[in-house]
Amino acid sequence: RAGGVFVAVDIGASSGRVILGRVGSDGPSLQIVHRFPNGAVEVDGTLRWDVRELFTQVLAGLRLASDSLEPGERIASVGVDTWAVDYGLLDNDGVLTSLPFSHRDIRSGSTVDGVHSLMPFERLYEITGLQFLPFNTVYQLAAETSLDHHRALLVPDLLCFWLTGRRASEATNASTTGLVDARTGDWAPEILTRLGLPADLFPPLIQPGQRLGLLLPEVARSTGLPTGTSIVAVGSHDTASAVVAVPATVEKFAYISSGTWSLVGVELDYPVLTPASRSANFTNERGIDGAIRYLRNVGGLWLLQECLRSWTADGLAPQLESLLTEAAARPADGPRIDADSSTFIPPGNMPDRIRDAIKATGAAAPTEPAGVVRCILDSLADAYARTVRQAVELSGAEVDVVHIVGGGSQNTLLCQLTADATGLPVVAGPVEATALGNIMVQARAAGLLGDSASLTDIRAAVARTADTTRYTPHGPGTAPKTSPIARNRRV
Ligand code: ADP
Ligand code: LRH
Repeated sequence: RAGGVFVAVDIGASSGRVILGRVGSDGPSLQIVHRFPNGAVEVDGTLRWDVRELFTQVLAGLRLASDSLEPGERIASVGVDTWAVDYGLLDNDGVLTSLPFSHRDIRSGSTVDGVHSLMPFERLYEITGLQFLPFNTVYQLAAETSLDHHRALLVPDLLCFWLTGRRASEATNASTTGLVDARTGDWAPEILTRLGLPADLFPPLIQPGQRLGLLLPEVARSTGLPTGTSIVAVGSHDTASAVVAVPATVEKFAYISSGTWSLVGVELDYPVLTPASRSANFTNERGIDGAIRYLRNVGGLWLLQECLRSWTADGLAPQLESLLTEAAARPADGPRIDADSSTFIPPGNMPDRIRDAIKATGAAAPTEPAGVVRCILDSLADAYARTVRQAVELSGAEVDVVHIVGGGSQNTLLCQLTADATGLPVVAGPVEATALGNIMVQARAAGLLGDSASLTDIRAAVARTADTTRYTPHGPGTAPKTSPIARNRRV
């Protein structure tokens, strides 16, 4: 089969990249052509995403992608993914009214009681299967003063609108809003009506693999790409794309997409909407081909990023690599915190907040940065193990291996601690799983993988070229391989 060249625009909460993906018969290979930092910016005491600057970086990246082509190559299509949940509001003329809020802004949470008084969380969960996070889109929308004469677009859909002039809501990301029915995968009219939201606030859904449109002429001019270049919908929720590219070679696996957030779970072909699942706060987000990403958000490397930011501001010039080496040399029975606690969601003063959380457990708080780092990684590994165990117990899935993908897969200490805590082998990598998933969905849409290529086929292709490291557990750990619930029981 002939090969093809695709572009992934992949923007995480801490950094963005534009990547050329060449997909041949031996699997995909990536060339990172542009990297840029990302992070919420403070505007008048609120936390926002500077999406205009992000769009400028996307255009710069597309220009570099075009310049990086080998003779005879052409870009078949472009796909865009970013973090989930956050959205921009457009006025009647399609103009962005203000910079989108970050889900870490303090307004998140303030509207939860109001929303639940209109619709109890039990009913919301019954319909959407979405875990409770105080910043889910549904709660953020309730904080808007007026939605009259406004339309909303989730962040990747907004970038795609600016690239093509076409508005659509990509389905995997829409599933993180709290407004989509987990069974139908479509907008849930009952929720929109009961919360008084306009039925057409978001545009209709588009599925990953469908063609969204062509680059606008001015975008083509400024990037050097041909006007006929297509934008194809991918799993525009970064986690959905990451899960596509888990290089699993067996059926029974759990995944951890480890970046600013950690997303820990299993893939199912049915949603789990039981009261037990609701109490454990597991989510049923949509993946590619209607798969369910049954997972839970775990606080993630945000805790470490924020500590590094504080220590840098304090003039300590922390180096991640040496901190991790020092942390690895510390004893295994150090203090733990609840990495899932919502107290860690907002930015600022993280080392002190972690020390306070340690003291609240009755343990002595470390004074050295390396001690804090070790506490974060021990706590994350414990949370990963607990979450894998719960996913297995609640869904009936079985797990023989845990895959860690994303930036955190480079953290050898975290990977080994996760193997030890779960008692399961951990396969770490690829680092750029999200971009790979983005590219493979485009490659399949272009017919490169065969019309009937399944997620399993995509993963096998990724596994052929993926850079991975295997970690063996040093003990039995706590995650069972199988569940008391019979496999495949639809719960
Ligand atoms: P996001 O997509 O949310 O922006 P990434 O998947 O890029 O996040 O992961 C970012 C995280 O990866 C960082 O917070 C950092 O902890 C970790 N990371 C990046 N590079 C390394 C490295 N060389 N060694 C260990 N960890 C790393
Ligand atoms: C990870 C992620 C996660 C969401 C959060 C807002 O980047 O998309 O899946 O919960 O950001």
